[in-house]
Parts: sequence; structure tokens; C-alpha cells
Amino acid sequence: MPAIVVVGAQWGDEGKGKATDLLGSRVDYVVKFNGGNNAGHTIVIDGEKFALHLLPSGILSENCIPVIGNGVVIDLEVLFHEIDELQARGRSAERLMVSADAHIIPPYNTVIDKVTERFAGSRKIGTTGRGIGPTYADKMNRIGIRVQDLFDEQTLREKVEGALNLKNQVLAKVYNRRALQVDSVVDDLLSYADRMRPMVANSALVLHEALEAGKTVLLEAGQATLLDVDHGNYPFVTSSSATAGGACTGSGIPPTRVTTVIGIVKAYATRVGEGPFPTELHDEWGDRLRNTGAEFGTTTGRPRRTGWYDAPIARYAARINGVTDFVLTKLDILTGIESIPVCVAYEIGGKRVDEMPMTQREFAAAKPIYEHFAGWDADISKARSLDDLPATCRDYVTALERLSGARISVIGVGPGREQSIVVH
Ligand code: 2SA
Ligand code: GDP
Ligand code: MG
Repeated sequence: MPAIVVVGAQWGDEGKGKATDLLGSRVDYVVKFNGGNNAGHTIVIDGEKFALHLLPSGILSENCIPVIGNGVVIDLEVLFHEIDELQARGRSAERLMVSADAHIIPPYNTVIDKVTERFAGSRKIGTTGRGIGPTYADKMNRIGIRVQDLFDEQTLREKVEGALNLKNQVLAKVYNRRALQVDSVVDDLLSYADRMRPMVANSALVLHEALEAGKTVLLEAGQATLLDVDHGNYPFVTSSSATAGGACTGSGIPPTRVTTVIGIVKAYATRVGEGPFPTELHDEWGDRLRNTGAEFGTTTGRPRRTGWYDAPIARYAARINGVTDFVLTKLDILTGIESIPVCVAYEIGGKRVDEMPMTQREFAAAKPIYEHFAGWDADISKARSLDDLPATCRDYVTALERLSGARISVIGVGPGREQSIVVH
């Protein structure tokens, strides 16, 4: 039986949370496979709004088991705060399963993330300041702390000592900060061990057995294709694998199990943080998209940069992820625009370029080539089938489908669970 992957096709905040929640009622497991509490997914159920950061979006579907996979980095304080908040709102988090191999964001990495950004000047990435980059760096450096270390005090202490030997030098000598004490870091981490114990599992084995038994598993990405550490606009990326390949390494599910890859793509584009953005708007159209689309960070509240739909990026995402179906979100936000520009290719150094160029320098110099499509005025937020959409709106969707490299199977016309048109 299948594993389904959901990925962001642009720079994040495409509406992955809503799409995953929609599918949540039809799958048995929802696995978060990358990132941490840098993510922010907003889900609206019967008018009630939930903002999830570390918990998989499946937590809101009672019949599915949410899993934090081995590819995730976990801030323990944030995890339990989020669980407590959900429980206070009458939602259970008891089904949550956490991989013993997932890495923990120790408090020193949050400090390092923030001070590095503060001193980076023009090399700033615009991170969320949640300690994500330093924690993945520790993982690759083989000095990371894992969930299983919470149950082995000696190993935990040795690891924290080893890490602080390095980190305190950086904090004290480079950034003039106070050194952190091994005991206080270890005590802080151990204080979560008892609450953590019942959730911890050999999740890769559990998921394998579930698939063998005919269950369906949904693998939910945080961030997006253009923020992927390999395939994004490096160095203006997050530090994890946010594309479909990462779904396998971040969960332990092999590629041969994946049957469907759903790319979430917004009807326009947004980006938070630094880095190139060819269709970015610095005028009143940009403000209009930001205000009508409520484009402010779910985690940090930062205003998102806004721009028109970029088809070469969607094609790139379709290719890198093997997208079988797109979910097109926030079509309702374009209502009332007379003529809608869509970037179909770039002009780079006087030449037309149809695909994502090879180098970062070329991408940073890319100027969008636009085609214009007729808009619509009618409110589409209550549309539930393609026939409910104005003809020009249908034409816009058809054009995006033609330009973007995969079929559009679902269209979002509002934030609510029910505000969706299922085409296929
Ligand atoms: P980090 O913190 O190391 O992952 O930051 C590196 C880059 O990745 C971007 N990034 C994001 N972009 C969009 N949405 C994200 N989640 C939040 C949201 C963001 C927020 O849903 O709104 O609230 O500000 C997210 N997380 C990381 C980040 O902007 C850097 O460009
Ligand atoms: P994610 O990080 O990809 O899960 O996306 P976010 O939750 O950060 O941002 C997407 C925002 O758009 C959320 O506030 C959603 O409630 C909202 N949203 C999702 N789909 C639609 C849609 O089709 N129309 C409108 N108007 N809002 C949507
Ligand atoms: Mg988001």
C-alpha cells in the first residue's frame, strides 16, 4: 500500500498544513520528516484556527497517528508547549509517536542561530532563529544529541560536554556571550525524559510494518523545494531536505513505497527571509497580495515578500520531486485583479531562459517574462466544483496547469477545510 508525499513547490507557506489536514482523514499515519519548529502550518477547522509548528498536521485528525520522523529536529520545550496548548483546546496528542533517532535542538544552538544572524551583516539568511541550522550542522558533524540520549544520562553528558567545548569558545570568543554550563544543559534536557518516554518509538520499523499491513502513510514536508539544502537557492535555504527525497531519508520509508507526490503551489508566490525572488513586487500589488492573502509568518509574524506566480519554479519543483498532482491554493486571493501576470520564463543576460538556471548568480539576475491572463470579479470562496468558477478563472487554472508540469488535482478557495475543489 502507498506512501504519499506532500511537499511545498515554492518557498514555503503554500498551504501544506491545510492540504495535509484534508488528507489526514483518509490516511493512517502522518509523518513530519524534516525541519522543526521553524515551520508554521495554519489549519482552520469549522472556523477554529490552529497554528502548528512541530506537531505533524495529522494531529488534528483523530483516526490517524502523527509521527515525528528521524529527519526532524526537536525543541523539547516547544514540543510540550504545543501539546499542552492542543490539550487545553480539547484535542488529544496522545497518539503522537517520536522517532528515537530524531535530533534534539539543545538550548545553545538557538543562541548560536540568533547571534550568528545578528553578526552576519549582508550574509544574513533571515532564519527563524529557532536553532535549526546549528542543530543540523551538529548532526552532520556527528556531535548531535538524539531523542534516545535522553534515556542514557552518561552518553548525554558526554555529548553535551563535547559540544560545549566547541560552542562555548565560539560564544565567548566570537560573540562575547556567557559560557553555558554542562550541568544546567543536561538537567534541562533530562527534565523532559519522563514525558517523552511513552512517545518514543522505532518509527521506521512501525511505518514499515504499517505499510506491509496495507495502511496508508502520508509524509508531510516542512518548508519547500526552493528552501531545500540541496535543491533550493543555496545559501538562502533551510538546513534540511524539504523535497521528496528527504521524505525517504527523514522517515526510513524506501522510495519504492512512494506512489504519489503532491506538490502544494500557491496561485502567486511568497518568500520569507533573504534570497533571490524574480517575480517579487515592491509596489502596491505586492502590498495587496500580502494584505488580502494575510501573508505574515506563522512562526515569527514576519511580513512575507510577495510576487506573481512563477511557472519555471513550479516546473522545477515538479521535476525535482516527481510531482504527480498539484494542489493549487489561495486562488480566491486573486479575485478582483483585472489582468493577472504569470512568469513563464526568465530573461538572463539578454537571453530567454525557460528553466531554472544552473547557477545562483544567474538566478539572482533573472528578470521575469510575463504572460497576462484575464481575471474575474465574482466571489469564488463558495465554489465547490470547477463549474462554480467563472470562465476566466478556469482559464487561469488551465494555463497554470499547462505551464507547471503536472496536473492540478485540488484547488483551494479559502482557508477552511471545506473550501476546496477536488478536480481529480
Ligand atoms: P531556518 O530558520 O534556518 O529554517 O531559516 C532558513 C530559511 O528558511 C526559511 N524558512 C521559512 N520560510 C517560510 N516559512 C517558514 N515557516 C514559517 C511560516 C516562517 C515564519 O510558516 O510562516 O513564521 O517566519 C520557514 N521556516 C524557515 C527562512 O525564512 C530562511 O529563509
Ligand atoms: P504551510 O506552511 O505551507 O502549511 O502554510 P501556512 O499555514 O504557513 O500559510 C498558508 C496560509 O494560507 C494559512 O493561513 C492557511 O490557513 C491559508 N490557506 C490555505 N489554503 C488557502 C486557500 O485556498 N485560500 C485562502 N484564502 N487561504 C488559504
Ligand atoms: Mg508556513
